[in-house]
Amino acid sequence: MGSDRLIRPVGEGRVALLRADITTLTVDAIVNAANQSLAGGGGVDGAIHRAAGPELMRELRERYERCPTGSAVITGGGRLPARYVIHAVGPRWRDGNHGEPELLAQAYRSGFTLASEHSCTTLAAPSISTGIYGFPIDLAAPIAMGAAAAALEAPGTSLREITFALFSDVDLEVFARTL
Ligand code: AR6
Repeated sequence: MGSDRLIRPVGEGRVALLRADITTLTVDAIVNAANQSLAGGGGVDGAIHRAAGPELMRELRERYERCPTGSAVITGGGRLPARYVIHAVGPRWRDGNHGEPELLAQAYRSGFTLASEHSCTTLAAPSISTGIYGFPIDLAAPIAMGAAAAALEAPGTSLREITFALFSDVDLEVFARTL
């Protein structure tokens, strides 16, 4: 990973911010911004499936039927450098009055919990829901980083480093302000 990361220590670990294509990162697990039917799609989901190869979809089909908003499932990483992909489903933004913030926090929490259950130390996540699902990123950033900090502080967690892989300079700036 690059040396231009922004880092904040939390508990025994740290939260890092990096402008990167998440599919290139060598970490124990990457988080995917998936949909409830685990059917693949555009955005980071499409990029992850393309980079991982067909094994990812095969494993999803074999092991899971669907994944409700706010929850997550795990597969191997296929051809990715990451060992696992954690497919987390964030909410589609409506108007903010349909539980979107709590559902977004739940999606991150579910993903981080799965990572720890699989003894992951390093994990990278995209900014879930802030692309095709339209969640305003200035509202999403504190939720994402709050969930990451809580996961790193959870007693007994295996997690030591959570990197947010932001896809644009603007997204990185918004997260950096919150950091
Ligand atoms: N690495 C890191 N971040 C990325 C990458 C990448 N390679 N590609 C895009 N992003 P989105 P959502 C950023 O739309 O809003 C799919 O069709 C992107 O700039 O990928 O949760 C799924 O199947 C944005 O900041 O996910 C679902 O149907 C962030 O990732 C739906 O989209 C998330 O944008 C989920 O929508």
